[in-house]
Amino acid sequence: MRLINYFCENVTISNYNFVYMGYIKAKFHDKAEEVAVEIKDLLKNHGDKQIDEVHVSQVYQGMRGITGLVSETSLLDPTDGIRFRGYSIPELRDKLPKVPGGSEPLPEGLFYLMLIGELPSEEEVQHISNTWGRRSQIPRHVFNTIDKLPVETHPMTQFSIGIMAMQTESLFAKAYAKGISKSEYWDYVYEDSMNLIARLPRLAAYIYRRKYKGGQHIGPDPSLDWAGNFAHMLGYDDEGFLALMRLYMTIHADHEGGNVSAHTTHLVGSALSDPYLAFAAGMNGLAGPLHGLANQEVIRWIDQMREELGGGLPSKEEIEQYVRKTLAEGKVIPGYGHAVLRKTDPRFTAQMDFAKKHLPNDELVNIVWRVYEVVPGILKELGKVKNPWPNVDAHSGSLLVHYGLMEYEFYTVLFGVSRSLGVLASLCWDRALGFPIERPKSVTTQWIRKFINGELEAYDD
Ligand code: NMX
Ligand code: MLT
Repeated sequence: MRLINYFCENVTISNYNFVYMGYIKAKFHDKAEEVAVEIKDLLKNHGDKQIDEVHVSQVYQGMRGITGLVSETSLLDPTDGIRFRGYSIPELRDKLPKVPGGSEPLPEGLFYLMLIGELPSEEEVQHISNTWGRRSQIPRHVFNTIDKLPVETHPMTQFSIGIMAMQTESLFAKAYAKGISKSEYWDYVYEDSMNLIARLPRLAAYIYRRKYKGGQHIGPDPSLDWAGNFAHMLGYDDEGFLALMRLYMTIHADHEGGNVSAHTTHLVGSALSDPYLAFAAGMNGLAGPLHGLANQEVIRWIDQMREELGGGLPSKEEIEQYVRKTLAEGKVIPGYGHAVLRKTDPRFTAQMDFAKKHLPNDELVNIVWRVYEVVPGILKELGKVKNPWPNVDAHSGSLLVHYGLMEYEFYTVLFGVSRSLGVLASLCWDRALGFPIERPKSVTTQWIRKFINGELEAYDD
């Protein structure tokens, strides 16, 4: 009812909140209030219920498998893969609004879904697109800061520094310095998050054009959606590339709360560091080769294989030899394995589906598919790899190369722009629900030894 009123000219008193705050923000506020009441009840009546138990091995092995966080935006199932508010990737590709005549979902719609918990209408998606368009201006000093860096600086480093330079714009930091009530935190975090998401494509495109295109920058096209405009500012106006960017920005957005970039953003944000500081920290985690940097590593690894084999489409036997050589050198096969997933990543499958439709004869794509036929069997043989199947990063680079975006060091920046949608929607929820500073207990090996010997009791608080 409120929605209908909002989009009409005459707004009634009952939806004063919507007008005063802005439609999306007011809707989020109402949702968060509902969930806060639910959590209060859960804690009061079930706070003592055991959800997990922790083994010594988990304490030493990256806390793998410990359920210890709440992240409302998405949930990862080891076999089915990611679900955003209950919707799988194939469902999102079907149900989320698209540009007229388009085939891929608009990431604005996914952001709405993650933030509000409901599928958006076309108008709601358009509303977010317009809002981000309006907020996308970046202060000059941010570009000046990037211009001071050696041009060869890795794009992820430039991206992180650019985000940090933008921290001057944090409304949360300013409001906190003036003195605000805890109940207002979410409001400023929401504003910062929307501004940051709006600005990231411009920042990323600036870094790309500076490093790879001689500093010839391309202005935004306000008629385009968030991902389409990003593609345009990067210098790629091919309809196929725009569709790819919409899909790419959708599928990389979130992967529940425990992955390094999401967890870091949440952790740093829990100290009430503002969204710029928290997101930059998350991006520094994404820049690691076991996390988001794996997408560049995949293409680098395949390029080296092609170089060694003299080009062309390698046979399965040749790929097998190369895989075994990589393993023998003590390296991982990039794009394969996962800490939670135990099947082929549906994000890999979505990209494979896109490629089958748009570029089935592309040589690099066919190499990626052939690698997929070879690698899982070899990783299974090792006996220690828990998930021998490909993850999102095994496919993404090959699609970008097809459309001419060859500079693989830039790929993780694309991942990072997309990841902002999930981790910043989550950060809004963190503050709206009043989550406290995150501070798990750590122990020493000496403590563990004594605990095993029965000389110490486990901490229970
Ligand atoms: N190639 C070779 N060995 C592997 C691989 C792989 N792709 N994946 C796991 N292993 C090894 C792993 O290094 C470990 O060996 P060791 O005991 O000698 O230290 C053993 O198998 C057990 O590891 P797992 O429990 O299966 O994996 P874990 O949860 O520790 O790590 C990853 C998950 C994703 C970090 C790991 O699979 C990996 O390094 N993959 C390659 C890098 C990659 O593709 N990362 C991208 C992840 C997705 N993302 O976008 O962030
Ligand atoms: C991600 O998208 O964050 C990666 O798949 C890593 C993870 O989930 O741990």
